[in-house]
Amino acid sequence: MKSKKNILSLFVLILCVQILVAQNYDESKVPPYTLPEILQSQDGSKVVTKKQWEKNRRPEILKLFEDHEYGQVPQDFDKIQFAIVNEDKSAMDGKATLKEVSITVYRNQKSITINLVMFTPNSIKKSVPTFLVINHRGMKTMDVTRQNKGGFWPAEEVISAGYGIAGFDVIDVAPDDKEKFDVGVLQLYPEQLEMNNGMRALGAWGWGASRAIDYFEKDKTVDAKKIIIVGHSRGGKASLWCGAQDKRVAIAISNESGNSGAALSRRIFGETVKDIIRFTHWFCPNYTQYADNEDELPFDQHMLLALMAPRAVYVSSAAQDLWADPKGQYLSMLEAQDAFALYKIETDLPNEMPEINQQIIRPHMGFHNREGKHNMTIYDWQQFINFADEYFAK
Ligand code: GTR
Repeated sequence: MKSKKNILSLFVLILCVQILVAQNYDESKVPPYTLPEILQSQDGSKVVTKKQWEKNRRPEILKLFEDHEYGQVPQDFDKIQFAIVNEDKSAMDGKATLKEVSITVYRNQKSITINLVMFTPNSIKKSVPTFLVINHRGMKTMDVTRQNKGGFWPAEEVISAGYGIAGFDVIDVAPDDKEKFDVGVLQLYPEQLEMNNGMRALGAWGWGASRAIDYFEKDKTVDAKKIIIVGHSRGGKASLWCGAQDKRVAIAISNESGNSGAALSRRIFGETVKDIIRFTHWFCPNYTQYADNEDELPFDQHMLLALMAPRAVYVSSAAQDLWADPKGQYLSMLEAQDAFALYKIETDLPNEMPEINQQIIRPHMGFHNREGKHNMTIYDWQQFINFADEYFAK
């Protein structure tokens, strides 16, 4: 038994070493590439007004991402019900109100329930802007008793800053598992599983976030026009895809989402499409054809960021997280500016990626590259709060 385990560990180790050796982490080896133009429609016409953008180009780009990468996100259902299953008005020593809300969605005689956790500050009498985390690290990171605190979901700090904080575990909508991802919202939309551009886990997680926003629209303590959606890594990919579709999202924050998130795929730096499609349950089946074939993608990830215009997008990286390509994420931001320019928003990002730990806050766009490794930390959250403070004060 033990020797079997040892052989398995050795095998995993060899695989990891192989991946590390095969990966490009050398700027000089980034191949020359040409990005698809944000402001040129597929029929070749130039997009010069926001009207053209909103009417033609934006829907076109959305559809390309849907068909080739993330799959559809169906929004029809028969009924949605909200139940507050627990409320504590004196949480955090009286500083906050805790609500645990079950959100049940019905379609074709089937239903699923999302368990939303949220805290809102008691010191503020009007509705508050609220951070909503698409959480793939489990309920334990959102402990309602606040015995276990952590930087991934730092509720106390967010409450002190005058914001609400909410989150749900992705397991409620689509377990992060190749075999079991369809035991969730895909039971409501089984036809999606048959489609090559059908919904998969990343889309399902964003769908869950949209249902939480449905709830926020009914809760007077939340300012539903100021929802800040946050995701780390795989959650960050889902956060960007959700923000692209659901225009109720005011700010989409991607923390170290990397490949198939904020980073440009054509740079072939760190993780590539070929690497990421090992998560077969995250993307629609059509995406696999772009493994080792990034130049054929009808978009690149800068166009996903562009879909947030004229709302706001924030991208954060970590300097040691080269797998997620911090520079590729910044270049993506630079390229996305064209869409904001249509709305006369002067994003004016510096051409060079900022120094480590130097936050860039511009109208509707922000970025930082924290020192350290792949994670979402209190430092990252402080930057998110700075950005939201400035954005909403506008
Ligand atoms: C990695 C994956 C990344 C990122 C990460 C995470 O294994 O390659 O793209 O999503 O998981 O979510 O932590």
